[in-house]
Amino acid sequence: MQRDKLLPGIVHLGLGAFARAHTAVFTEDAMLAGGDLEWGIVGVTQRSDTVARQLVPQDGLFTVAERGDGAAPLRVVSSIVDAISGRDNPELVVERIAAPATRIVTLTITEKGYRFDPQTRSLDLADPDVQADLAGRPPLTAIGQIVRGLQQRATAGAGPVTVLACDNLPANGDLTATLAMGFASALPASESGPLLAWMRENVTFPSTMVDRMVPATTPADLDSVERELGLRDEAAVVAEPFKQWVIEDNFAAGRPRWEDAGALFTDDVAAWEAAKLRLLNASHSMLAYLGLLAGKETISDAVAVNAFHTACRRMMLQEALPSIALPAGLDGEQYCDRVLRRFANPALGHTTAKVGSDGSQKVGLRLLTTVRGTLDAGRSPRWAALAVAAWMHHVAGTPAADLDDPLAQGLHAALPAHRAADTVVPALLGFRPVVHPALAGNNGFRDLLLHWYRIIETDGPDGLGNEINNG
Ligand code: CS2
Repeated sequence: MQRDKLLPGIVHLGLGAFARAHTAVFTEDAMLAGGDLEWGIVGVTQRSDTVARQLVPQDGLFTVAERGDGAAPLRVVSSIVDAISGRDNPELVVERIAAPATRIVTLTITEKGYRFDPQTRSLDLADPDVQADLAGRPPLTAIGQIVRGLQQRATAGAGPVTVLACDNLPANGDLTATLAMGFASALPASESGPLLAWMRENVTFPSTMVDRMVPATTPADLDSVERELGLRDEAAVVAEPFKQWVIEDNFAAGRPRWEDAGALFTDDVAAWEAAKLRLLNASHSMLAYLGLLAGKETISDAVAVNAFHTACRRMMLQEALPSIALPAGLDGEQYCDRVLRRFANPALGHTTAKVGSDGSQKVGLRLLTTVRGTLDAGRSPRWAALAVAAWMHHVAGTPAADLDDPLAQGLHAALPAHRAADTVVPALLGFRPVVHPALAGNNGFRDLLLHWYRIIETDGPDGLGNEINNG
């Protein structure tokens, strides 16, 4: 690619390993295929400046190292034209979003980055950072940055723009639209009225489904890339060979030809997202919590435990699949088998701790959806309940300071001093940010949780394995 001809067209919020191994690769491939060089990416880090500090001295270049069967050779990706620490330069972030050249704002900020109430899917106006952004400081939340950027676009007549959410959330486009509108509505009336009208005319929020397993890069990964590449790349990322992107084709100001890079454009993103969340992500979380309680460091070690593999497969086939409508062309059983093979990739080193992090943000969307669907169909959500019980055990067994979860303090405040099945299960069922009251009051579900929690508590991982194998 003629890098000196590359123009910035995309601002990306959340420049973590995932964005580099997914969005940046698709975008580079699309530009390589079509020769359209208007989609260079200005990447913005959210909470930490590390990635910006790594990328800037390398002119935004970084290596993607695929790991596992079918891995391609090392590849240097050049679609990122600038990297900004959002924490340190919030005004610059707003300016870049407002720049007339910017036509798409993409986001990979993880579930917690959206700052929303999962029960109402509305912006959490009680969040101190949201409040501070609303009060007019240079914005630090992603939604604040987007809306302040849009506000500046509206004032300057910088033209329409697309906001493209790429996180594992159902209807992520609609959600982002709701949150952005929620932020704009909470501004003083003199600002919110014209801004909302402008947004309705000029901004679209398509939904997407993204998929690629990208663990956090370790020092050992950097060393091995250095041996292969002959150069030290501080911003290298490792990823599985598989990658997928399904996108709703509703763009306000053009887009790269991502289809030339293998992306699928469809009106049925919701079905793809439900399949991915309830099959892949749900069993990923299940393996993380089962693995953590059995002392397994990686997802591939966890799925190698026969009983855990069985539990995942049964949850997917017996509970998740029957409770969703698959998108046309997707074979459910093949999808599940492929997911389990991807988890087994021993070269990836995806840790159970990482996948198990932020459980309060994930359990509801990945597992409780299937619990509800299975109960509604008059069946017993035995396997999804096992995953939820393993999460509860992880929360209760990890000191608040060590629990990697934005709601760690609140979860621990809800827990009783004496931690046993009979006390932990009702306490966490009553934790409203995760469990809807209607589900919390379901006796069948509570009994399943108590059953699994007691087995974990008294019989340990081996006893749990026997119980799973016995059906
Ligand atoms: C994982 C996901 O960390 C997690 O919660 O389940 O990041 C998963 O690796 C990706 O969604 C795969 O596409």
